Amino acid sequence: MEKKFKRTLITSALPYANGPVHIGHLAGVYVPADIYARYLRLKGEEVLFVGGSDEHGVPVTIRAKKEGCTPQDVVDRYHNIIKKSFADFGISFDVYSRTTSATHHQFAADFFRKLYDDGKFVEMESEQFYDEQEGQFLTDRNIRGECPRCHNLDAYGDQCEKCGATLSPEELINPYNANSGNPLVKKKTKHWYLPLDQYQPWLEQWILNEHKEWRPNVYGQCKSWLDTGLKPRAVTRDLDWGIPVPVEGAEGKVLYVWFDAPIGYISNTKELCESAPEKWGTWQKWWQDPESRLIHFIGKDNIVFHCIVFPSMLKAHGDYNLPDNVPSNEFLNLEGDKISTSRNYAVWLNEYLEEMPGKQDVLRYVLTANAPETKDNDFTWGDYQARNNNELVAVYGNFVNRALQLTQKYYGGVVPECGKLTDTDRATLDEFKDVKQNVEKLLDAFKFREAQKEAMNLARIGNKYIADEEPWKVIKTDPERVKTIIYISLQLTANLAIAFEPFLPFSSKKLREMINMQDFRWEDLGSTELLKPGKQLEKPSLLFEKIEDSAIQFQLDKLEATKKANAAAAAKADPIKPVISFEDFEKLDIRVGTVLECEKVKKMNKLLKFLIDDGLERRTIVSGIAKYYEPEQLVGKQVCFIANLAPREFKNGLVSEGMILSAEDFDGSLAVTTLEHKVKAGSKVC
Ligand code: B3M
Ligand code: ZN
Repeated sequence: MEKKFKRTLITSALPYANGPVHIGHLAGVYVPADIYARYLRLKGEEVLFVGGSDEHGVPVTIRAKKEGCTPQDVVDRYHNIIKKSFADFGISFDVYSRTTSATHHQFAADFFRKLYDDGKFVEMESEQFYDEQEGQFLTDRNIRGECPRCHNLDAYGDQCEKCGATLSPEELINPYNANSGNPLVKKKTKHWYLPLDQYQPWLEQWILNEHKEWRPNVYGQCKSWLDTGLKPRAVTRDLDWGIPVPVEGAEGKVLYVWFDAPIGYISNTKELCESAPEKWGTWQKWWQDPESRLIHFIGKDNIVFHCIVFPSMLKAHGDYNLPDNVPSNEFLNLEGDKISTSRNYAVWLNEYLEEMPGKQDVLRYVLTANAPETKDNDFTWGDYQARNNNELVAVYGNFVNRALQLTQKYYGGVVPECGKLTDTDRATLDEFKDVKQNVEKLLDAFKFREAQKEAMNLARIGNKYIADEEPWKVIKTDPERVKTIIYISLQLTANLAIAFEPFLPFSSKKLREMINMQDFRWEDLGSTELLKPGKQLEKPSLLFEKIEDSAIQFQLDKLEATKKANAAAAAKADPIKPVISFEDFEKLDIRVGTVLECEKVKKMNKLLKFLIDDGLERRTIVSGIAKYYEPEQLVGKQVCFIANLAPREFKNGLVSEGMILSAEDFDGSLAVTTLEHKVKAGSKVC
């Protein structure tokens, strides 16, 4: 960190309170932000780490509609679940608040009002989709219609989930209200826009010239936005969930969620500072004093908002610091597939903790070891197990356990005196000393993955040292020498507790308790005098435990079950086909026929061949239901069939004169439609 800053304000994206948080959130934003906050605190720096829930926005209203409750119910529920998950995983926020708080509503409204009064917005009328029956304008996500590319009938106003096309609602064929199904009309409405085009030259200078050190993915995305040319962005919406626009004549309008959410970083800081001013000082100190450094931790889909939109808002306001860096991660996939909240395809933190109790650090470790810092990455349970068993257990845990157990065994848990150092001892300690610098350099550059690797290298050095020196053998021939080996091993152990504290806070705490190390500072890293001779240590217990195959299989089965359920739900969700006229319907001649004969078809094992009495004559119909019925089950039954379908010839020359109606269940199985009571063959179905 450059000298010019006195303190650091760390923000982490405010998750939408429309569902629990999952490993993707943790890996992308919260673990790296927490590592950074813990690291700076450990160095004795002044740090404030802000979090909170993003409780406005359309996703919350959609969830509420789905669940038949109010948006407030939704955010109350998930805010608490999310807050608890973060606490459980040791995400060390100094404040975790919410954007429905009174402080935030007031603060965001005032922020808007100041920009409004200063003439920073452009007022524009535009035509938006409107549901006349509900008297409501609709946002993109609430509009559905036919995709112009793949003709999926229920594409969203911003995206078609079937073909992946990015859309605008105007492009949809026959747009309708996703909630009510009502058709939509265009209607004029007024909104306030932040004229980002006016900020373009300034942004180009500030980002492209002054922040070349930002991660390539962040810098690159900003550059491409700037190269395309910025356009004014509406900062208000026609919606009834959010912060009312504090301007006369703006009834029924709220601040756009992406306008109010980042202001949540400021209002949450304010809430904290006002609750304990003697500890934190004023919120202005953190946001406006040029000696305060602002760092935003986010996921890649939030880059434009944190690097372009929010800084422009702050600039327009005139008296705020701008972010010094915006470390943004790419995405984490899960077993090769995209993590999805709506499809329930994720490892949810609250469920993980129930299924893997006490294993927070294991997940933190694996997510950092595999962090999607430069490209999308994949989380697999196999990798999780391997990293736990081969690294945490076999290297870090094994070393610490050996050192502590031998101390108990040989010295009753008292740190022995250090004798004369051998060349190996010195080489080992030298190797160890460089680590502090390496880890610092990497953490300062937001390279968490490599930094953790470096910390793990410390454990490897220790593990190799004790394995090579074999104190359990030497004790028989040279007990004095063993004291030195154990002394060094214990110093390395104490160092590990410090080095891993930002990454694995729970295990570090446990380890510190075992070695009775209350005071610890980052500065001490590399010291060989952390545990003084004569110090009494506690009885050790295992730092990490092996994870068995059965626990991993359980997780894999769970994901498979989700995938199956999704496939079934997808079948269920098959959209209704476009409306047809009554005349169209009347073209179909559906009749009841009596099955006279039914038999399997040679070499075509899916098919059954029926001889049907259609009331006038007999006809042959072939149907692909052999998997579901034995032929004799169907003889004598009355079935419905389409009588005027053009005959269809099969490869083997067999001709089907019509089609028997069957219902296809969600798993693809078929059930023939039959009648409730007998009618004459040839009766019309109408
Ligand atoms: N809630 C989007 C997200 O969770 C949004 C972030 C707000 S940060 C101010 O990805
Ligand atoms: Zn499509």
